[in-house]
Amino acid sequence: MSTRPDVSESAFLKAARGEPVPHTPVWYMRQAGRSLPEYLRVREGVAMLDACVDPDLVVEITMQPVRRYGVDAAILFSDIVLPLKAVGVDLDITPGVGPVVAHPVRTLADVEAIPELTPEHVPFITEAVRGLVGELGGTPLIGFAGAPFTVASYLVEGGPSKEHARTKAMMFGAPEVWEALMAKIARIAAAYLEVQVAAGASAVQLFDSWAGALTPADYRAQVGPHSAYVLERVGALGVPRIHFGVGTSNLLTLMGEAGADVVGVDWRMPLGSAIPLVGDRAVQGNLDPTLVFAPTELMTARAAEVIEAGRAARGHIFNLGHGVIPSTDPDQLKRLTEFVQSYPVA
Ligand code: 1CP
Repeated sequence: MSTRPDVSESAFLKAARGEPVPHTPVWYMRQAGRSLPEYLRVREGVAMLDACVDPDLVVEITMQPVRRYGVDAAILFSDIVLPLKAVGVDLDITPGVGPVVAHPVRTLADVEAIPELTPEHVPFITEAVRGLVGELGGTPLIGFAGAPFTVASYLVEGGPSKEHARTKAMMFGAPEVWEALMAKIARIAAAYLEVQVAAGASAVQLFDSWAGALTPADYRAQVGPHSAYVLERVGALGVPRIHFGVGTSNLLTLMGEAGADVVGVDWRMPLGSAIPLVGDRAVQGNLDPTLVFAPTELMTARAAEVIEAGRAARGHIFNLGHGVIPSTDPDQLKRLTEFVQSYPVA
């Protein structure tokens, strides 16, 4: 008779809680649905958002990197704009571009027209997460949502943006609209994460990918409190919360204080420099995602530096400093995974 492995004893959750680990846990942002040939096969002829609402496909795509790499955690295959689509916002994910919103949000009436999210909007998420928990056994599932600033950027700009100029113009020039929009997105994100945790997700990650566009003062006043609201609601459920952004070396302290148990660090800042900034929290990161294109010995030498630096933290979850680049060779990522998992702890 086999007993089911206990997820709470996984290396990933131990590291998130700051407990001793049998090996450094590793997973990769955007590990699902990017470079794998088996992913491209199952997605043939299926639009991104159609794939996200098909529980069988979500389970299959989420499992693919777990099977291939043996990573220490799975991340739900979905997208940060999915909950908006689910409540009825007219948007699509255009291949090669990203999320495109038909009617960008500009006024208070636009904000008020966005419905609140209830579990009835996302039954396919509940079904997919339940299915995954059964398949994953002792491997934890990470649920996720986009943080208010990053999601607001897509809604206000109408699509991907480099400068986030219209978004910040609203933040600076129309504070009432901004507050209403951020509060609305925060409630949707919290409700969406609650659905994922209720169905069995063992941890959550809040992606504030574009928060690096902000000064610390603006983050503190206009953005952080809304992310803190999301993290506080999820905190009540008792699962670890990871908070990640890109180019956020000047925000790491604030992002930790927003209510994270684990602060994600991008690759630009040495992990050892980030650790003193996040207080008594675990860190996640932060190998440069392009190092998978370097000779294997160089990649693993740099990975070893990251692991060594991570020893100074309350806990360390190995990851890339941002998502897996689509042209990544899966064999190289497999070698990286094996290297990290077999590297001696302390
Ligand atoms: O591991 C995984 O890939 C899980 C699924 C996942 C996640 C965690 C997808 C699938 N998207 C995301 C998060 C996400 N989506 C983020 C935060 C993480 C990050 O910074 O990378 C962001 C900013 C988005 C928005 C988004 N969706 C973009 C970026 C556009 C921009 O502004 O530059 C893109 C290209 C998408 C589409 C998307 N999301 C996911 C996939 C597999 C795809 C490609 C779909 C396709 O074109 O068919």
